[in-house]
Amino acid sequence: MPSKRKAEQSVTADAPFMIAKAAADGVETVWDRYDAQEPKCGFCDLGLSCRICLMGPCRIDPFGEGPQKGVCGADADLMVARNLGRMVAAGAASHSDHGRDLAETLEAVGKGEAAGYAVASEPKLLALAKEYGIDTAGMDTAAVAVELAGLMMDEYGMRVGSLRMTKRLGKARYARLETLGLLPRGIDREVVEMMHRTHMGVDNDPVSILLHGLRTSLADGLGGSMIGTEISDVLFGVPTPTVSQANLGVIDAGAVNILLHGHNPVVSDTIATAAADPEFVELAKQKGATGINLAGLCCTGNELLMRKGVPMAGNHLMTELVLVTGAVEMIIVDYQCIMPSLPRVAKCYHTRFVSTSDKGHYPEADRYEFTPANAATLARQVVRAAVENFANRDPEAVSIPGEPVRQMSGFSVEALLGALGGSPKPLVEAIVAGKVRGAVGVVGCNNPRVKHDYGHVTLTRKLIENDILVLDTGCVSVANAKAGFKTPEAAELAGPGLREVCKALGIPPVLHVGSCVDNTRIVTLAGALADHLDVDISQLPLAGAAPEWYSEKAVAIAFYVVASGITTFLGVVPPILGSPNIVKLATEGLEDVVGATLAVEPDPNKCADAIIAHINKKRAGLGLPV
Ligand code: SF4
Ligand code: MSK
Repeated sequence: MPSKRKAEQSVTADAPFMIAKAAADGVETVWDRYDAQEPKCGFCDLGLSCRICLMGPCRIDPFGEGPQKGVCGADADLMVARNLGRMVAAGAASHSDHGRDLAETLEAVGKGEAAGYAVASEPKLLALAKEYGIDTAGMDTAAVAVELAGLMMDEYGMRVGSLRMTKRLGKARYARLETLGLLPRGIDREVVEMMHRTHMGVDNDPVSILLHGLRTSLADGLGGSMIGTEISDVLFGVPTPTVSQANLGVIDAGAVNILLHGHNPVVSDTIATAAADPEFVELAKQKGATGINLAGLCCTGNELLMRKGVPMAGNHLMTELVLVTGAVEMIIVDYQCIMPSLPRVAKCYHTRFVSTSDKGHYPEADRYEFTPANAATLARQVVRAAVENFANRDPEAVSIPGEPVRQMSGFSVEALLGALGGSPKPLVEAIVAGKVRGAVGVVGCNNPRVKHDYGHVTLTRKLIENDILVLDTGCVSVANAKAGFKTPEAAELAGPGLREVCKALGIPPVLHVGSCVDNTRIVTLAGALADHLDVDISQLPLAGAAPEWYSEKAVAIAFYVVASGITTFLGVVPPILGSPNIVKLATEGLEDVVGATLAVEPDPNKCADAIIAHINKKRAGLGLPV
């Protein structure tokens, strides 16, 4: 059944057009299924349902009339804390398993067992080797790669000590985490411990579970995710500012269109290399196409955009709609945020759906299982198959709305510092002078609970208007690009101080720093700023925001950003309202522990006001003009 809620589902220009076409073509979308799920279970929404064991499932009545305890005796606080802890563990595991795949690829490169890959940035490899204490004297690149990959993989299961990159949070934050006993050990240990603690009858103290949630998330932010970001830079290059485009208009009606979706660049980068081969471009022309056009979705797309300028077709809620254009020959996926519906949508057109990961299987997909050893060969097979599928396209089914919007991307920490002349000093001076009042990482997903991209665009616009620099990652970055915030000319949309700084540096007021794992770039930058000023991160005029999050990974990110000392505003209410004690702890009590809290504000205008007030408070604390 097509959705009842039509054009009001998105603030973008392209989505309503395709939602209407999906309805006309009889294609079910995420909004149709969302409507079919209503009304949602109130117990689950409040965090007051538990199915951890088979004495249950159990529910607690929020109105105090029905049961107030699960069969085991768990009350509302414990039920909510256990559920939240497990969300953090799942999110941290997902990012970190992504990072592990990159570490294994780096090791294979060093051993000469990964023909399609090479070290793209030797300076970054050497910098990381130094950070990991490797004496590289007399070692060649391959040997350094093997040793670094080995040390990183060892960190996953480390028994004692803490993750090396925790030091990036700066001296004060490191000391605070040490005092709190929150320095993260290896990701495998912290995630397993969270699953253990939240088994029935282990950790029955909600506060203790939440504190371990912070530590688990830090193992992601300073371990799994950070390893993912750093090795991606080593293997595929440190991003530098690059110009590209965004929205469904990047689909080229005349070309063979290949979409890349998921999170890990390890497969998509090899596809990009194969698609550039003149042999396949020529084959595409023989088939009647103008060439081969790559476009990205979600975070694999962000990875390719940051390093290669591949245009972005859309974010999370656009992934079905892009296939509805009828002009996609193939969608190639790795893992995470890939809706199980996509192979079925692909089948409504001529589109081939290709899965590539040993971890991500789809019963209805064409399967090419990529490994570091076979990736180069398989990438060529896959691209050839996409080109050959062009002949199956039905021109009558093709409809591509609008023109693409220009965007600038590629702001790695190195690129940002480069734009600032090699030191955070100019940014610090701009903050001290009040030209830039502060900076906010606006990150995360789409969620059909929220009008598509409304939260992202509304919040970002208001922040830059108020001289607050925005760094974005993940699905927000596509929304902001489509809204036109990502060109140097967008400086005109900013307040006078930020406008002046952006014009002087030739940068947009919204800087794209990458994919979901690349939130670690924001944390790394925050730590460098804190050390530069000899303060703790929690004293800086910074905030995080996730206006439309849906994923367990977003919970892990929010937790590690807060544990790093940055207050984070959520636009979608997490399932904690069933426990006023947990709400109070998360939104107030954490301030005394880590100097930052979670905050929840679904209205992006009110959220912007709250962030501005928060930043003013931090500025006042540093003695800066408000
Ligand atoms: Fe019920 Fe307790 Fe089992 Fe959860 S752990 S399902 S609350 S008995
Ligand atoms: S892809 S985790 S929907 S940001 Fe990273 Fe987008 Fe969220 Fe997935």
